[in-house]
This record gives sequence, structure tokens and C-alpha cells, in this order.
Amino acid sequence: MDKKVIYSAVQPSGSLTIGNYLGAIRNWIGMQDEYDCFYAIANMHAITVKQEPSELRRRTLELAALYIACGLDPEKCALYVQSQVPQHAELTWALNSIAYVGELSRMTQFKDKSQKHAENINMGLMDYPVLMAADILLYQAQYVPVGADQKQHVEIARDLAIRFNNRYGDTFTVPEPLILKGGAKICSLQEPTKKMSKSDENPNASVFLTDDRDTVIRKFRRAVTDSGNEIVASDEKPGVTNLLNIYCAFRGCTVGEAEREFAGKGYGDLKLAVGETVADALSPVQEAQKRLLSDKKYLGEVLQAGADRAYRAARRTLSKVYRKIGFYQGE
Ligand code: AQP
Repeated sequence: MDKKVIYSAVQPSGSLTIGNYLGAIRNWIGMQDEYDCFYAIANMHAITVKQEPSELRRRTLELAALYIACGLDPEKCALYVQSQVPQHAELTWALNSIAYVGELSRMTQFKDKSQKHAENINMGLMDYPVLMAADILLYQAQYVPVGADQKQHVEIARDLAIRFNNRYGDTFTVPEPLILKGGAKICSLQEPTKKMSKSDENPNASVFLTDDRDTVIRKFRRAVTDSGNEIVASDEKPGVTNLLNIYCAFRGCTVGEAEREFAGKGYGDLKLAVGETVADALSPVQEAQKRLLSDKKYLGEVLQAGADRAYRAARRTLSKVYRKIGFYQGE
């Protein structure tokens, strides 16, 4: 029997945070054997916000190395760069004709990013969810492992798949988001009600996968905590709750277990323990990424093989779509 398909991606729009790792990449690793996995480097999404071209190119390769360093096996899954598979853009255009401006303008990310980049509210920013729908639907993906912030976009992908299927007949698998607990929403260390983000202007708000040990520990030491001194997770204590979530996600323990471990201890003890835990976990990933980046030829081969594999799958779906919508494809 054919394996079910998984699709997910991360944008090379900055250094990755532990939020990207815990919300997305880490969850992908355990899926490699059971599913047919397509993991992209979403550089077409990244240009919806201004990027320095040389940095975008450099970050693309760094992200490929990071995927492998985190444990993705290029023999098992397709690791590729989105712009190397032209069907992503082609399917986006076809889907644009059934996507409504009203639904796209209501997307939370569009509203947030329009506010953040008021000088550059471009069509790509608004069309981001349609490109993401094309990414997912091209591979007939059943599941899309993402952080909680991307749930709304997977829902649009579902709506577009259903709308297309109703209008033209069964064509797309209707995807489902896969949001795993414990890491689904990692929050900023400085404003713990807000999600941790690659592009946060405050360098102390986000912990990057490339941060060295001292930086990681310093950032956690400076993390904003709450009033009181008890170490328990609750809505009234977003700072402490976030630290406990991060601790548990890296340690593989439950929040209850962590609360018992820190009973009677102070916020300073928690911050140090989380900092050390995260630094310990990041150090082997950083070493592996560095090793991989010293062999650009190998990375190039991996990405080409991934793009070839993705291209074959994407071409099948696009040709079906073109047939359904009545695009001439030759005699
Ligand atoms: N804080 C987070 N907690 C849990 N998951 C998160 N993700 C992002 N931030 C968190 C998940 O990471 C995946 C890739 O994200 P992306 O690169 O597509 O961009 P994003 O969601 O817009 O992430 P950022 O860090 O906020 O990037 P910028 O600053 O460039 O916009 C997704 O699965 C996402 O859910």
C-alpha cells in the first residue's frame, strides 16, 4: 500500500528559532519512516518580506544543512528548495482563480505582517496562503506538521482543495494540520504572550539554533517572568509557563513532572536549568551543521535529488489540474 504523504516547510527568512525547531522540524524527524515526506525550504514565501539576495542564498544552504543536522535523512525524504520546483508557482496561479480576496485579507498573518511591514504590503504577502496551499496540494499531502500559528493557513488549503474538487471533480487530497502538543507555540522570552519569531527586533526575545552556549544561557537568564515565586504553569503566568514548556519539550517530560522537579526552587533556578538544557541540545546540531556546510557539493547533490523527486510528484498533480480546468497540453 502507498504511504501517506507529509508536506511541510520553513522559510529561510532569518536564523531559525527554537520555536521553528520545536513547532515544526523536530516533529518531522519521527515521520520519515512511516510517511512519504516532502520537506521544502520555502524561499518563495520568504521574498514576501524584503530579503537581501546574498543572505537569502546563504540562508537557503544553511537551512538545508540544518535539516540534515537535526536528523532528516535525505535518503528517506525529499529535501528541496521550493523555487527549484516550478509547479509551486504554476499551481498557485490556478488556485488564485478560486481564492477570494475577502478570505485572504482576513488571515491573521497577513494582518500582522501588513502592520509590521507597512511600507511593503505586496500581493505576495496576501497570496502567501495560496502559495502554501499549492505547496501542500501538489504532493497530495494528507498531513501538514506545523506550529499552531500556521493552522489557519492549512485550513485555507483545505477550503481550496474542497472548492476545487467540487467544481472540477475529485483532484486533491484534503490535508489536515498536524499540531503536536508541547512545542506548538513557543513564546517570546521578552513578551511571553506573543509567539517567538525569527524576525523579532529584540535579540533577547528569540533563541536561535545558532546561538552559542553563553548566549543561550544569558537569554534565558534575562527572560521575563511573572509576579509571585511559585513555578507552576497557568494562564496568569505566561512567562513561567513558556519556560516550563521549553524545558519539557527538550527534556521529554510532562509539565507536571517539571513542576514537581522545581517545587520550592526559585525563578533563577528554572531559568538556568532551561538555558543549560537548551544549550546542551543545540550543541551537537550546531556541530553537525558546520560539518555539512563545509561540503557544499554534497548539499547541492542532496537538494538536486530532492528537487527531482518533488518535481516528478508535482508534475503528476499539475498535469491533472491542467486537464480538469481545460488548459491545452498538446495533442
Ligand atoms: N514560536 C513558534 N512556536 C511553534 N512553532 C513555530 N513556528 C514558527 N514559530 C513558532 C513554526 O515553524 C514553521 C516554519 O515557520 P516559517 O518559517 O514558515 O515562518 P513563521 O511561521 O512565520 O515563523 P517565524 O519564525 O515567525 O518567521 P518570520 O519571523 O520570518 O515570520 C511553521 O510550521 C511554524 O508554525
